[in-house]
Order: sequence, then structure tokens, then C-alpha cells
Amino acid sequence: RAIPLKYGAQYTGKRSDEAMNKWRSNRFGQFIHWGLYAIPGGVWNGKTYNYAAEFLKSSAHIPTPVWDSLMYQFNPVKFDAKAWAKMAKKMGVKYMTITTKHHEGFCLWPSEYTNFTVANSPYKKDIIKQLVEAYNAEGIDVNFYYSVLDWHHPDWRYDIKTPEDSVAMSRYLTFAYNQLKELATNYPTVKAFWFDGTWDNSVKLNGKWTYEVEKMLKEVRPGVIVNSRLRADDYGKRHKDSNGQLMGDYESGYERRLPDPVTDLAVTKWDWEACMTIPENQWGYHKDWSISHVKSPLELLEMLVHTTSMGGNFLLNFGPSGEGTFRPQELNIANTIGAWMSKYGNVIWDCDYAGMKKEDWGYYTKKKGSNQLNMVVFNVPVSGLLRVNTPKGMILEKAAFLDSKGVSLKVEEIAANQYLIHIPVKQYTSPQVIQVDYREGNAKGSYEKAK
Ligand code: H79
Repeated sequence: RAIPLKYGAQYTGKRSDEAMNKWRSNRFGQFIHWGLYAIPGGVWNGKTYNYAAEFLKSSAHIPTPVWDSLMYQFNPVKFDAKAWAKMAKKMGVKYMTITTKHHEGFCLWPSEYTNFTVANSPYKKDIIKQLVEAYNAEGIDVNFYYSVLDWHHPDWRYDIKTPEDSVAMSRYLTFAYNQLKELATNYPTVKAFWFDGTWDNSVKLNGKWTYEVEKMLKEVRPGVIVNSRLRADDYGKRHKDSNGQLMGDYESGYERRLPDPVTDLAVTKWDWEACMTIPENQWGYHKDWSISHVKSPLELLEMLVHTTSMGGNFLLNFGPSGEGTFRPQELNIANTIGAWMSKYGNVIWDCDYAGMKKEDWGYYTKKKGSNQLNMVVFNVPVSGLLRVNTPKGMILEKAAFLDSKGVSLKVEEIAANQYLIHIPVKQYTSPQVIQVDYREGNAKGSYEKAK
């Protein structure tokens, strides 16, 4: 039975309007974490803090006025929005999500509601405007990350325990609402808002505010998309309301982890996005990446394919330096993934869950409405035999490497709805893509060739 809610989900089911269809077809995005934390890069008074660089203020217990004075050092002389956008384009992303304001409260745009912005740094110029223009010029959508949690604003509260807290937090929420309206108004091409820092009690007690923010953004910018992380309902229930309905337009809980391709197939029923760091847990620039495992380009590419195969978007994070540059490892990742995407991007963009059983060799993806399956092969068995189990009513007809100009691979039916695709046994240096044609029909189960 439904619990009556004033601030629950604003609709149910997947959105199917043009803006949401575009968001979904994008599949691969670049996340960028940039703020004052890029300047110290995880190091304070000669000491390296291994926890996330964007949390340095908290890890090193730096007083707010001291941290805030980093604003007077923010001068990324090497920042070149067009070069960033070109790199992103080459990598094959279709959208970019930028931290307009992270937990530290520093704004990368000249907000009229606070002085703690790039306008008062030595750099002065609007970072957000430059990024929106440069990325849009490359055909890349720009989305805005916004942290509701704010370590700078005097009215921010973690909890509401006194009437004074309530008054202060209301002032803070008005401030944040105004900033969000300002962003939606002043950057009219913004496609989505990515909310973070919404887990504290002070926000959970203000489900009404999260409801109104979603509504306001959609009024100011029709078609705009918000993540579930913004939302709490009347009872402080987050992401999904008290009736189990997803709030916002997509689920955004997969952070530095992915759903299991066998046991978490439920995610294929809704829109979702996973965000991922290159090191273990660094979003902002950290000077020392030797403190944790740094994911390889192929590891990240596999995560992208894994995400696509389950109908999600993959948002890969970059943390530019205080000067405005990407580190060599980031450039290498962008180049390697980009080289693969330039050949095989069509098995990612506009692709979805194929409805097939997970196999050991890798992942299936499927372009919407097509009669072709893509097999993205990460693990080649020593036998060279790739197993395909088809659901009832599907007959495989033909398989070929996507870049082989149609030279067929042997497709052997070994039992009803069970096939082996034969590929050459050799050392592959990048994930191979096999395109499989199929038709509807019932296998005879006689081990007889389908055709
Ligand atoms: O911006 C990046 C990180 O800086 C930010 N989110 C990504 C996208 C981030 N903020 N905090 N964290 C990540 C980790 C915080 C975890 C906790 Fe909690 C917040 C621990 C306790 C409160 C998560 C939410 C676990 C319980 C509630």
C-alpha cells in the first residue's frame, strides 16, 4: 500500500523524452574535480595525507579561514578549456561533469551570492563559462556537479538540533537554491545536475527543499536531468522514496564500484550512472599517486564496457593540477581509451543491456532496436572457443570481428541455445569486438546447423 508523500518521486518509470534519451545514449562521460584542493594536492606543511585530496581541509584539520585563503593562490595559468575539450573528444566521451562547487565551497563561476568564487582569485575569469563553451563546441554535453555540503558557508549545518540550527540551515538552503537557479539560468546548455554532499541529517530533514530544487531546475531548464543523490522524501528517505520509487531521474549510488554483472541485474530496469576514480580514492589532484593502485587504461576500459553492458553510464574522473594541467597518466588513459573508442565507440554509445547470460570472455552490448549483438572480449580462453548461451527464440547466424570487414568466424551450435564461436588463439593486446547477427526462431535442439 502506498504511503502518502508530498515530496516523494515526481514521476515513476524511465523517462523517454529526447533529453533523457540523449543522456542515456551518451554512456561515457568525463568527471572533473577541480577546486582549491588542487593547489596543495594532498600535501600540507610538508606532510602527505593519503586520504582523498579534496578532503585535505578535513584530514589535516585546516581552519576554514586558512583554507579559504588558498583562493588568493588560485591562478591556473596553463588552463586551456579548448585543449581539455579536445582531449575529452579524443577520449570518446559524450558528456563532461564539472564540480561547480565541491565541499570546500569555492565556486568556479562568479556567483552573485558569495565572494568565495573564482572572480576574487588572481585568475578572475569564469571557469565554468569557458568549459561550457569549449566542450559544447566539440559536441560534448556539460553537466554540473554541486555539493550541498559546504565547509565554507557559516549557515551550513550537519544536523538540526536547535531552533538556531533550523534558521541557519534555512538561510543556507535559500543560498544554495539561488546558486542552483543562477547556474541553470546563466548556462542555458547545461544538461544535468549531479548533486553530492546530501547525506547529512540537515538535508534529510529538508526533503521538501530537495523536491523543490528538482522542480525549479526543471522549470528553469526543461528537460534537465538530476541524480537521485539530490533527493530525500518527507521521511528523510534518500534516493528511493518511502514507497520504493526512485527519486530524480537516475540512480547515482555506484561510486568507485560497479554492479555485479550476474547478481545485480536489477539495475537494467532503471537509468543509472557509476562514477570512478583512476587511483583508489582520489577525485581532486593529489601530488603523489604512488600511495595507491592506479588503474590501467585497459582496466578502466573494461569498467566502461561492463557498465554499458548493464545499461548504465560510466563517468571517469580526472583531477587537474592547480596549474590547470592533466598528469601524464591521465593523458595516457585518455589516449588509450580514445584509440579504442575511435574504432569501437559504436558498441558503447547508444548501446544497452543485451538480455544475455554473462559469459567468462567478457560483455555483451546491443544497440537499441538492432538485430546484432556485440561481444566485447577481454578474456580469451586457451581453447579459443567463446561460449554463447542464447535465450529461447534466438538463433545465431553469423559472427565476425568488427574490424575484419565481415570475414566470418565459425559459429558452432553444440546444443539447443548453446554455441561456440571459434577465434584464433593468440595474444591479443586490446579487447576484441565480435559482431553477431541473429534471428528469431526456435533452435531444433538436434545439433543441426541453424541455416
Ligand atoms: O566528489 C567525490 C568525493 O569527494 C565525494 N563524492 C565523490 C563524487 C565524497 N564525499 N564524501 N565521500 C565521497 C565519502 C564520504 C562518505 C561518508 Fe558517508 C559520508 C561517510 C559518512 C558520511 C556515505 C554516506 C557513507 C555514509 C554516508
